[in-house]
Amino acid sequence: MSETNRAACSDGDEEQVSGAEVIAQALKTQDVEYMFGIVGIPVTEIAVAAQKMGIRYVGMRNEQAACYAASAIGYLTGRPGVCLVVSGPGLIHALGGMANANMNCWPLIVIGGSSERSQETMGAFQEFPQAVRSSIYGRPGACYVDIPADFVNLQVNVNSVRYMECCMPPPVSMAETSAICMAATVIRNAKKPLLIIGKGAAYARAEEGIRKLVERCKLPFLPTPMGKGVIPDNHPNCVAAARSRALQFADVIVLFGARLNWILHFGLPPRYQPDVKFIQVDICAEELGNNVKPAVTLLGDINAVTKQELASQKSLPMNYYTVFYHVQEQLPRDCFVVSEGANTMDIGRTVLQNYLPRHRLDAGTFGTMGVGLGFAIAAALLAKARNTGQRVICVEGDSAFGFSGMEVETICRYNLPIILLVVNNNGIYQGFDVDSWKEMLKFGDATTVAPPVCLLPNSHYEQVMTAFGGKGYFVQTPEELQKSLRESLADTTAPSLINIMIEPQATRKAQDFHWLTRSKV
Ligand SMILES: Cc1ncc(C[n+]2csc(CCOP(=O)(O)OP(=O)(O)O)c2C)c(N)n1
Ligand SMILES: [Mg+2]
Repeated sequence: MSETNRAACSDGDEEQVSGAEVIAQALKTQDVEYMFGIVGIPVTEIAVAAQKMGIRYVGMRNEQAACYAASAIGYLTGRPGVCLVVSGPGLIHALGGMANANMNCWPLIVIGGSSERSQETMGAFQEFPQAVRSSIYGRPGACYVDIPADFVNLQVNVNSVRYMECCMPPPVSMAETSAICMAATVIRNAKKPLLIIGKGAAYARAEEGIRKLVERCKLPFLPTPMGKGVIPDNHPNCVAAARSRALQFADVIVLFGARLNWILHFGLPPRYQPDVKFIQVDICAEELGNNVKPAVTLLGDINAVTKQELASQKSLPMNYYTVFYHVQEQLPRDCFVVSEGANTMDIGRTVLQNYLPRHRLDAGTFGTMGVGLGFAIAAALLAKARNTGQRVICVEGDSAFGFSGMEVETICRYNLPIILLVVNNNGIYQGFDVDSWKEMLKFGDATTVAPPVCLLPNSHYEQVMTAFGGKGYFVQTPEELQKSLRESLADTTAPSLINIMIEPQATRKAQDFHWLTRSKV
């Protein structure tokens, strides 16, 4: 027994509290409501203590998805969600979620167990309040707290524990007045101004201010993928339908919490005028001037009529546009749309509308596949807790679904009425139909002859849902799609998965696909 343990045990009759209970209480004090993770030695006690403390513990099937879920809680609530993992492999799996949270600037706390601590590492717990603060102050992101095993089971006198006060919400910082005046002048003199609304604006809950600016100054706006809904997509000033033209001809662009990364083609020609003036509004000083020298920086706290000829196409199998057109027709205005995939996500984004801020969650800045089910679970838990009756529609490519498909069991276990749409083209970007697949196999083993983008054709992903008691549909026609979606929306108590078979070679317009292959990895 270590010196510290002996000291703690000799406290006699005094009320004892375990390290795990101290951690749980500290989290509760910091307003943590949700903990996602997978338990093991030595963190099981932390999860048990957290539940006793009234923190909801959601046991997931992969630390990666758990971490994605926790980070989405952070984005949706402004207080960090917690991901609990075992050391070593658990933490390694969580790394994807931590990197994604950092890239998305979403607050997150990952708590991992480790081996017995030495005296020197006792500082870990004392640093804990700083973890909460650094996850939400400045640019939000992921924090990792390592809890030594003997700390979890150590008994200490309850009166000897001092909890830090609940960390204050982040202070609101304002930009320099002179910079504001300069920005106003640049916008006033602009011939073709454009506002780009990023998820930073969504996280900052800036919808009211930005709407006033758009309407009073009659400014056109363009949302980035998760900036969608800050101002509704059907607002008359939304120029998303002419995204390329808007970017190409603007002479002044105001970035509200949006970064000039690959999603915005790095802010460089030929996508932009060489002399376009950027006004960057961002919470993170390090972001200012990234790729393009901005005209003004403000440090402090947005489809061509959707290819109707394609949407109205009656031939089978269906294509992406037909699918999304029929989905859009039935989507409740207040639903959460979660989406991931390549074509599935990109084309879906142009057709599926958002009307509310923070109601779209997708592969995000990192373009990470596998985040969807975790995000959907987080959104559904919040909708349930808030009693809003809002539905969560999770639009997944068949490959994207595979990254965390087993979370369907989690969805069924917690009985979350999520509607999963798997847009199935038998592959990544594209695949083979059954006959081509069989024909191909005559030429050799799949490992040598199958294109790496191919997945097994006609996979019955809906059976993953029926395996756990939810409803599964295998649909091949617009009528079947409409009917299954209507039934799924009508059932507010159970989850469902609609496996939508589309043309395996169905893709976007040639020009867009060309861009995709050039700019994306
Ligand atoms: C973690 C991770 N691994 C791999 C990739 C590379 N990748 C990008 S999109 C994608 C899947 C696209 O296929 P699918 O989800 O079926 O959508 P589709 O384009 O076929 O509609 C993959 C594997 C990634 N973005 N993230
Ligand atoms: Mg696919």
